[in-house]
Amino acid sequence: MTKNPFALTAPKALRTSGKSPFGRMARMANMALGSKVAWEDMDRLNPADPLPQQNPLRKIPCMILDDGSAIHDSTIIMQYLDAYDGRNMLLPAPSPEAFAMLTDAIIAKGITEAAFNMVYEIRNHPEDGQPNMEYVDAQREKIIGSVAYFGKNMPATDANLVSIKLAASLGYVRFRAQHDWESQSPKLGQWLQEFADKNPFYGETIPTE
Ligand SMILES: N[C@@H](CCC(=O)N[C@@H](CS)C(=O)NCC(=O)O)C(=O)O
Repeated sequence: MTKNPFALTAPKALRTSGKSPFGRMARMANMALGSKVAWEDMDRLNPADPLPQQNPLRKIPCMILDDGSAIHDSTIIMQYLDAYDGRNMLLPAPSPEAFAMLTDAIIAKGITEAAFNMVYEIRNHPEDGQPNMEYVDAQREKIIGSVAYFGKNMPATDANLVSIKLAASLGYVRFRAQHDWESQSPKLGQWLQEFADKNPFYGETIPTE
């Protein structure tokens, strides 16, 4: 049952792609809260797509509300879904604990951002095959540092803002293989396995390619 204690406009559609790791964070949050919002696997290559009007940054995920307005990015979508649900399942009410969790959630999301930056730096130099390796290595250091951080500050394996973002990020780095984080922190590998066992939506949202 949705409580909607803040009289928020109902979410209508979660626009994302089955391949997007940031979209996966929002999808997993939606599923953790009972899958109330339909998601659409949008075609990023369609020039008529209204995404630029919905998010001037042209990024997904982007959640459309019943009144046509849009909410993004993934972190704000997750908070919106949790506030609309009304049970504080993903994040407690504003409190020291909530701000610590928001900070951890941004570190967890940053793992995907660093991994993304590595992928794009390598992809964006097709002509000379000369990515800036200093930049690539600096991105990898961010992943290594964040894996070390979560190895010491492991979140619960229940679904919340931090655990969902961390699981999506570790899954993405495993998928793209920028860093062998499981060798760096076998404990975190165990953590991801437990998260996946407890939360079937992890397995249900694994990108297919
Ligand atoms: N900070 C954003 C990042 C979203 C993002 O970068 N999404 C990618 C797809 S996974 C995207 O839309 N990229 C297109 C672009 O940057 O133009 C979030 O957390 O939602």
